[in-house]
Amino acid sequence: MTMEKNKINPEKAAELLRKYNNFLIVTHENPDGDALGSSFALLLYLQLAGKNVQLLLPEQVPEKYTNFAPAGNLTYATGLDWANFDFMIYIDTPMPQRAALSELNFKNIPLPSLNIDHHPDNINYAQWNLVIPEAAAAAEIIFMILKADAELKITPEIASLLMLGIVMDTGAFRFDNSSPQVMRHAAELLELNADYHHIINEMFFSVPLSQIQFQAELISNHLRKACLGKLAWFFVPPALIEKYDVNMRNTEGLIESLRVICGTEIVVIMQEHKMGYKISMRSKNPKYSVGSIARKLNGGGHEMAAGGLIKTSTLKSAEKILITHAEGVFNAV
Ligand SMILES: [Mn+2]
Repeated sequence: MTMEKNKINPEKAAELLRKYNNFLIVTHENPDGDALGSSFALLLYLQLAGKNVQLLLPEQVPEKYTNFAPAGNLTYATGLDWANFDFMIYIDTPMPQRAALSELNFKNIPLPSLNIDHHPDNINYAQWNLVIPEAAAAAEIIFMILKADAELKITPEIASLLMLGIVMDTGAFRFDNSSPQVMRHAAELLELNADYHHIINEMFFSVPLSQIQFQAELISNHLRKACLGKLAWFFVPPALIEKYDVNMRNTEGLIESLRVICGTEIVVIMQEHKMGYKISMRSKNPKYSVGSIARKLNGGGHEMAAGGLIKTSTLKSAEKILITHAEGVFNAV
C-alpha cells in the first residue's frame, strides 16, 4: 500500500465512510471526553449506517464516562484479527504511537487508514489525513464529516456524544479555543437535541466529596509558585492519592483549581512516574505556550494545554527544570 500523506476535507472523509464496510476505530491512551465522545459517536453512526464497527480502547472506559458508553462493540484487546476489518480510523491521536495499539508495529498495519484530529502537532501519518488545528475538538471534525454525509440523520444520542467532546475540550466554552465556529456547531447539536443539561451535570456538578477534600488539602499544603507567581504547580504526593482514594485520571478539576488563581499564567500538575516526573500543563495566556515547553520535555499537545515527562530522579531537580522552562517562555515575550 502506498502511504501518500493525503490531506482531505470532511466531504472526502464522508465518502470513505460510505465506501468501506468493516471499521476499526482507535483513539489515544488516557482517553479524555473528546476521544471518547468522538469515538462513541462515530461508532454509533457507522452502526446506524449498517456497517461493522469495532472500537478499540486502550483501557476500560473511565468511570466518569461509563454512562456515555454505548453497549457492545468496545474492546480492549490488542490481539486483533486484521481480516475482520477493511478500514481503520484514528481519532484525536497526533501520532500512531499514542494510539491504543501499543504492541503493534504501526508500519505493518495492513489497512488503509484515516486520521481525524485537531492537534497542531499531528504528523499526518495515515493514508488519509483530516487534521484541522482550528477545530476545538475532534468531535467538531466528526460533526463536519457526519454533516457532509447527507444520507443519515444525526440522532440525539450521537449529537450528545459530539457535544460531550466539545464541552470537555473547550472546558464548557471557557478556554481559548471557544471559537465562533465551535459555538455554532454546539448550537446545531442542541437543535439536534443533544442533552446539554445531562452532560454539564455529569461532567461539572458531580464531583465526589473526597475529590474536593483532596483538592483542598493539595491547595493548603502542596501549592508552589515561582516566576513572581506566574507559574504555579502541585506535586501530588502518592500518599495523598491513597488517603482520599482519588482517580488521578480526572485531573482536569485539579488543574482548574490552579488556573483560577489570580496572577497565575502557567499552571502544572506534577506526578511521580517510573522515568521521572510527569507534568500536565495549562496556559491562561496565548503569549505563553506550554506546548513549546512540552515539546522540549518529551511530550506534546496544544499551545494552551500540553503534557510531558521530566526525566530526572528528584522532585527538586524536576521543579528546577520546570521553572527554567517557564522562565524561558515568560522571558521570550
Ligand atoms: Mn481533543
